[in-house]
Amino acid sequence: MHWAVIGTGAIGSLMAVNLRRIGEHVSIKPRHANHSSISIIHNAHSYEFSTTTLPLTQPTQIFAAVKAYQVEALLQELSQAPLPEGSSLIISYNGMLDNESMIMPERALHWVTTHGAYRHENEVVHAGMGESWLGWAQVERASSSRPAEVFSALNNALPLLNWSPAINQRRWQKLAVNCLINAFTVIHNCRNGELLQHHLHHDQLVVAEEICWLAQHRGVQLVPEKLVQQAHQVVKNTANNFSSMLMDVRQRRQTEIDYLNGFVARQSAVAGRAAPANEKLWRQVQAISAF
Ligand code: KPL
Repeated sequence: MHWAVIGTGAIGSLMAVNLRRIGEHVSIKPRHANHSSISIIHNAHSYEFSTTTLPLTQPTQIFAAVKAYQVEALLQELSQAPLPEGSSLIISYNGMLDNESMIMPERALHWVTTHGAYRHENEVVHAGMGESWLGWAQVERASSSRPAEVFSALNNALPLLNWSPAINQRRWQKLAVNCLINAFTVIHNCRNGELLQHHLHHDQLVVAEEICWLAQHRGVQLVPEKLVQQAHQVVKNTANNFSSMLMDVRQRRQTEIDYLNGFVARQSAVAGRAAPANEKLWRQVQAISAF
C-alpha cells in the first residue's frame, strides 16, 4: 500500500518510521513545498522519505496527525480533488471542532492513541508504549466493517490497535483527559507529575462534570469521578513530561485550548448550559498564551 503521512510532529513521524519498518511504501507531505526529501532519526537510524503533494494521483492511505487548528484547512485542501478510488484518510488530533461532523469526509477514520512520543529536531523518540483505537469518523458508518488492510498495517506498525465502532466514546475520554491536565500544567507552569502537589481533585471534578454533561447531551456516557481517576493515572505515568500545551506556550506556538476546554465551554452554551469551570481554564490559558 502507498501511505502519505501528513504532519511530522512526534506521532506522524513515529508512524512514518514504523510503517516504513514493516515494509510499507511511505512518503511525507511536507509543510513547505520546496522539500524534496525528509529524514527522520529513530533509534539511532536515519530514515529518508520522499515527499508527496496533493492532489494524489494513486490510491493512497493518508495518515494525518495534525493540530486541531490545522484540520479544517487540511480537509479543505483534500476536498479540492476526489481521492483516488481505494484511498482513505486516517486522522488524529487532540480535542474537537465545533463543525467536525459536517466537514469529515465519508471515508475518514479517527485514530486515537495513548502512545507517547516526542520530537527533538529531526529525531523522534517513542517515550511511552500505549495502545490505539481506529473507527469510522461518521457515526452513520459506525456499523460498517473495518478496512482490513489499513487496520492490519497500522496494527503491525504500531501495536496494539483496537477496532472501535464507538470511536466517539474514546475521543471524548481523550478530550476529557486532556481538558483535565493540559490547561492546569500551563497555569501552574509545571511538569505533568507536579500537578499532584497542587491538590486539584475538586477543581478537576467540576471540570469533568461539565464535560460529562455535554458528552451525555451528545449521546456519550462518561463518569466524572472515573475521568478524574484516569487523568490522575496519566499524570503519574507521564510525570516527567511537559504537556503538549505547555510546550506550545513555551515555544510561543498556538495552543489547542480552543479545541479542548474552549470546545466544552462553547458547545455547552450552544446546548443551553454554562460550563464555567471549562470557560475559566479556556480564558486563563488564552491570557497566558496571548503573545
Ligand atoms: O496528551 C497529553 C498532552 O500532553 O497533550 C497528555 C496526556 C497530557 C500527556 O502529556
